[in-house]
Amino acid sequence: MTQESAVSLSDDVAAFREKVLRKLTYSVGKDPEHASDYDWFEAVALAARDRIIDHWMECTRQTYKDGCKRVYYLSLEFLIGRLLVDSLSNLGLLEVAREALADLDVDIERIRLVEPDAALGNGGLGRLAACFMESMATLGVAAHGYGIRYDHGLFRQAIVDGWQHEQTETWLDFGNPWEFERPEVSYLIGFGGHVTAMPAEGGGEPKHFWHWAEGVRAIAYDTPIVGWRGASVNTLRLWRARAEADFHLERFNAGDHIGAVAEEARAQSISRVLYPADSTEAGQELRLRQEYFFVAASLQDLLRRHLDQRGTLDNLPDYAAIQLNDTHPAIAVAELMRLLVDVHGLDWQRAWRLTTATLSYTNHTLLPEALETWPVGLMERLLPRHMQIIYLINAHHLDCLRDRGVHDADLLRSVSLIEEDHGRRVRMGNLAFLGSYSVNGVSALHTQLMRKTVFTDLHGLYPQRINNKTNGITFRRWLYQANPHLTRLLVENLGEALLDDPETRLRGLEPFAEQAAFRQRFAEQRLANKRHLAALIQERVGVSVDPHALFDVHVKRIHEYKRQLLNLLHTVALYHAICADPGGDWVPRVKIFAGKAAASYHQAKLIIKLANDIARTINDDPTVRGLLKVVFLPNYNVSLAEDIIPAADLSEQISTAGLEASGTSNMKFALNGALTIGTLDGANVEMSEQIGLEHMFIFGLTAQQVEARKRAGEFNAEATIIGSRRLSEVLSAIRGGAFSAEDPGRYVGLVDGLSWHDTYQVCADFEAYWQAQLDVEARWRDPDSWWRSAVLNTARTGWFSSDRTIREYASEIWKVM
Ligand code: 26Q
Repeated sequence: MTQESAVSLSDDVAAFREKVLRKLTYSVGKDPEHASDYDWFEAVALAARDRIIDHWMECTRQTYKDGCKRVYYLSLEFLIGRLLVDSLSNLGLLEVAREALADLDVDIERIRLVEPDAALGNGGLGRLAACFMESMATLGVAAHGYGIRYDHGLFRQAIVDGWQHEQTETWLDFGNPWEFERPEVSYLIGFGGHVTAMPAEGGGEPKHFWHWAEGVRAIAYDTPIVGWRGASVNTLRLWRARAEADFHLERFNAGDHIGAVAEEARAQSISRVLYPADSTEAGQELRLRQEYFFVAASLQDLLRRHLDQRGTLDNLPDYAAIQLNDTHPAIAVAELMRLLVDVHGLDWQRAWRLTTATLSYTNHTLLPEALETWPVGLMERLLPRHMQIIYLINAHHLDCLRDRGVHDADLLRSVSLIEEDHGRRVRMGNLAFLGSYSVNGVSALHTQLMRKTVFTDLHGLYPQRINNKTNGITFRRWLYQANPHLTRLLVENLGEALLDDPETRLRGLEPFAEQAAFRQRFAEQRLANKRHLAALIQERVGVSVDPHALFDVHVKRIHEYKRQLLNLLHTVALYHAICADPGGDWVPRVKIFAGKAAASYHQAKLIIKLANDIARTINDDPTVRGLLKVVFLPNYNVSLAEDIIPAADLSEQISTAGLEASGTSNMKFALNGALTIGTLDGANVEMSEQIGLEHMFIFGLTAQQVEARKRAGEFNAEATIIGSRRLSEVLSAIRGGAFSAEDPGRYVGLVDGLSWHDTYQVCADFEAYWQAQLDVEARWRDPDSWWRSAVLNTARTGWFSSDRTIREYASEIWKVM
């Protein structure tokens, strides 16, 4: 450090220290003697926030002045996690804050931990939205995120006696220093009621009036999102629901206190809680109310902004690009049409042209049970005008096809917005597709499968519409913040410039893979992270693990298609093998699992119980002498991921091929130098192209093979089981109660289900997986080879930066770059 920069750093430290003290005194209302960790957190957050506000206002002014096109990212989920280190680090204030606090005898590491996670999302889709917000701020894309400010984010998972229990998550209990309430930014959102039509003067389209029965107020809460080096600051605007004040007051004054309070409660319930991703319980009325509530508020808000600046809606697509994060905001198609036609008086044709030039849609799943549909009856009751509009869109769409000479009844049925077979339902995927000019998948394979499966007929009609945008992750959070040890090592060897351009500069690491000394240091930073994780495991679940063992990590939502069960079968097989030859030369391994199951997804919850039963049995068995340990860490969330991922040696990405749209933790692990054991699914395919198959452990059926087996009806696994002694032994042990002596029948259904109908090809892939795991062990025994591959994984993962992804969206979809 030069003398000059040392002086300016110490000035900065002194200034920041004073600022924090002022915040502590005058905003938090505490003196340093009596301040709790949380008080300090709040004071630092407020001090950082002041810095952000300067940039924020500057950016807002600038965007307004430039009058450039804006991006609106509509998502029911933003899985943000903690923001303190994120903000400080992006502002370049992390070291300043660390020293300033040290001067005050406060450890920044300790206060970092008291910030609650903003868990406003379920998993990949929500975290992707958060990474995108950060990348857009970094790249200077003028963007607004729109979503819901849930009182309660994703439930907290407690493990009691091995079973998952859901507890209410209360991130707002002590307030939220990052947000700004904007009571003046508020819109009235209608529900229910009926529609009347008035003939237009002089013929033409009749005018429609929606007389809604219930009004709910949406109030804006803004959180600034800072880009790397404070490049720019965008806004995440989340809506909170309140009862309509006048309505409320009227009833109150009329003496109907109970009614008024009930009204308030009903309105507020809309922003009460995030729905857990759940394939079984979709279609609930409250969910549809949430979807419409935030879409309606967001569209009104952005149309108002546009009209303020441009005075006309004719050029909306030139100044606004609205991205729909999955079908959750797909009602935007009908709502935008309603606003343009009913409220702003545009004719239908023009409104449709504007709508389909403004909206674009990202699909995140091919699982048929996860594609949203809503009963027509519910839609008619809750959103009667929207249902009419959907019928109209459908009529135009089908007429237009008939005009083009399409008369095939099956084809028309498949591309219709209405599903007629299982009670009449609105297909939100088809609505989003038709209402958008771009429809994208999230990995090359997934996009290909969209064209070939769910959207095959629509794709045939609109062959230009589907495109691919492979997901990415922000390296600021998933490398710089989560893994300071590795980041320091990289900066020492590749220079500071790496931090500004990791996408290209990480490649510079490749030659280092050949240097023994560098590999050694690479392994050392990993070991430090593993020690940290080992301490966390000891503290959270009371299991002691050896940091020198291979850390084999499987963390993500619990779902059958993600095949945690396959990993558990391998765990038991390994256990059996060790028991059969306890003196053998085994690779010591720690199997680490974490993840939440949707509350009503019984099979997933049973898999969690099985993991815990297996863990208990193996960890207590003296025969394995700690050669194998199994850990299920409760309450997986963003912060826990930041502790786990940098400590992983092996990353489990073993979904049934064709079912994981992309995966993003696969990228986080590889960036941090873990080796992947995985199927050719989602973004694993592109990872293997970047990294090289020889530096991963790829196994199992391909998507094509899975598809062929499905077509042939090959689900029965009895023959496979009989053919594999190892698998048979594992299954009969589990089935017979070897891990559940207190309830020996607990897993009979699970195991029998696997053999009769192995929907996710767990048995079919078992032997291949076992072999791949043997390859893992062989590699681990050869440290030069292992760490060489580890370094190359980091070196070759630059392409998976969400900056790259956002540049692709910006230039190819949004046309803002
Ligand atoms: C739907 C209806 C009612 C209630 C909840 C839902 C719901 C909520 C969340 C359905 C799905 C989700 C989340 C899906 C998700 O996270 N998908 C993941 O998206 C990632 C980002 O693209 C991909 O990497 C993963 O492959 C994909 O599974």
